[in-house]
Amino acid sequence: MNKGFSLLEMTFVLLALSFLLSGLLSPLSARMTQFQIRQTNEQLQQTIDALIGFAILQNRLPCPDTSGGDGREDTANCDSEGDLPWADLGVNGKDKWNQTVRYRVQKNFTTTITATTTHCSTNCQFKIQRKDGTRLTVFTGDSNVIAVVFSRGKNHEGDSENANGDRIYTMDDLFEDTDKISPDNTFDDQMKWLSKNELFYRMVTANSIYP
Ligand SMILES: [Ca+2]
Ligand SMILES: [Ca+2]
Ligand SMILES: [Ca+2]
Repeated sequence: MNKGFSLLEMTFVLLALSFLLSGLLSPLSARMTQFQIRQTNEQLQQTIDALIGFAILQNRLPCPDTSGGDGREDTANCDSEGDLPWADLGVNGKDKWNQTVRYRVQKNFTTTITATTTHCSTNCQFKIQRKDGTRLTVFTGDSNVIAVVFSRGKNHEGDSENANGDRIYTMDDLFEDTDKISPDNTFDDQMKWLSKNELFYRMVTANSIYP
């Protein structure tokens, strides 16, 4: 009597094993992505805190790093989107997918901030919306957003309005833990922004500016 496996039996065993492994690995991968999303969310909040600390100490916000990753601000390109000046802020400049965190700031806030500092005159406010187009800030007039930081997520690319370098950005906090791990999801960016009023509150509390 042949006690070995036949080719057919071996095929069934291998198929069963592959189904079992894919069933185990798929939730594991999704959990890992959720972990990376939460870690990046915390990192972005810490980055906002570091920006506020920088402003309290130096009475201004830093310009982006546009020179290719040294982490130092580049004042010549202050009005452009760039990488986070992580070295000046003393924070991690890479997200959990090892890609640079992006940063943009209202140029008027990169020189000495006073209680009367405002945005540039017209068509220069940052506007933020969800990917379905729902507006999270006003689109006409002063949005009071003076800085944005964002991760380009697992796909390493700026998605939706985060891809073209203009002043409109997309944030989708509704989908942080669910849609972002879906295999067919095409939007996986994560963003935090800094409001002028939040910054002023923190600077006044720290006696850095006086109303
Ligand atoms: Ca630089
Ligand atoms: Ca992305
Ligand atoms: Ca845009």
